[in-house]
Amino acid sequence: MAAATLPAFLSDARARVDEALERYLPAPPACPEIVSEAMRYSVFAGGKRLRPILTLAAADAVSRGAPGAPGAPGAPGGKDAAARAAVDLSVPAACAIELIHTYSLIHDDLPAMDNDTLRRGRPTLHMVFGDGIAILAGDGLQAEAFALLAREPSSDDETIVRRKLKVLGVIAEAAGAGGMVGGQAIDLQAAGQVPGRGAALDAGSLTAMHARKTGAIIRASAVSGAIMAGGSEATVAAVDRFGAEIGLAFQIVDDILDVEGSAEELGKTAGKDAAGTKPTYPAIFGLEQSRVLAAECVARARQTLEAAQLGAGWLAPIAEWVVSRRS
Ligand code: GRG
Repeated sequence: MAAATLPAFLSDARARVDEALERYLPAPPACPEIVSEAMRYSVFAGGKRLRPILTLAAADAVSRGAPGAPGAPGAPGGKDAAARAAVDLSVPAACAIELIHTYSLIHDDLPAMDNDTLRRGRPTLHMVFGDGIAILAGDGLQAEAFALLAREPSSDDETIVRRKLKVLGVIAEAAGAGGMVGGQAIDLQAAGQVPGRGAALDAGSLTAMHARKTGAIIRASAVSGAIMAGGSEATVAAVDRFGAEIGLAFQIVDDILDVEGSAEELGKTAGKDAAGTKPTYPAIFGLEQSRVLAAECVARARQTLEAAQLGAGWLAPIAEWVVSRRS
């Protein structure tokens, strides 16, 4: 994806992901109309596609920049050809992560969890289709994500099959009990929604909770692209550290926007965290210091990229975009 500017890269990546999601999501007669409609209602509701964008950007950067990468100077076919191939290989992982992210939002909005009525600028799925179908659409999206990871990219090539399997494991761990599900469980405890098992969070445990709840999937997004592009262990580890910093910055900014943004800007109910009992970065550190913390994450993320010789791709501008959160 040889885009000239960040907006062009974001727009190309979104188009690529949306076209693939349209192809990958099951439709009748493969599944009942109601499930297909409900899944599509949420998947095509206008999300930013941050996670799949990170996957494609990591694949692009690793194939072009990292030492020994397939697209490193002198490699046959040149950098653009290698980057195109790496991005092609990582599209299924990018889409699978967006399906898992969408499932998590659908379930998070349910009355049993965060009980919200607005998401991505529309009524939440359960408000339109009812709780039962919303639960099933979320379940379906998660299962489809893993079916997709197993199926695509379709290849008998041992190298590709090994990368696919690695990515499948990375995404499963990020989505599971040690990652997003675990973080959501701590969040429910902190919100007093687990009978007899409440938990107070200080600054350290708040960060640890977010590292699981939102950070793990963001890290896995970038790591999946790096793996599919054939990055070395050291390069994948650097992309993982970058993802961890971006994940934390994303969450801090999300907390700031909850205080400062309107429902129209956010596409979801504003002021919900601040009004609730859950701790947030602005509540613990104040708005100014929260902004400083987010900027520090981005600075560390940049340093990590530069040390891994990945500073020239789109990952660094994406990190800036995450904190400015304007598209
Ligand atoms: C239900 C297992 C389970 C987990 C839910 C991610 C999550 C865990 C809940 C979402 C709660 C929430 C709103 C957290 C704040 C950060 C966040 C994930 C915001 C939404 O992500 P964006 O801004 O959304 O990338 P779009 O709509 O642009 O994709």
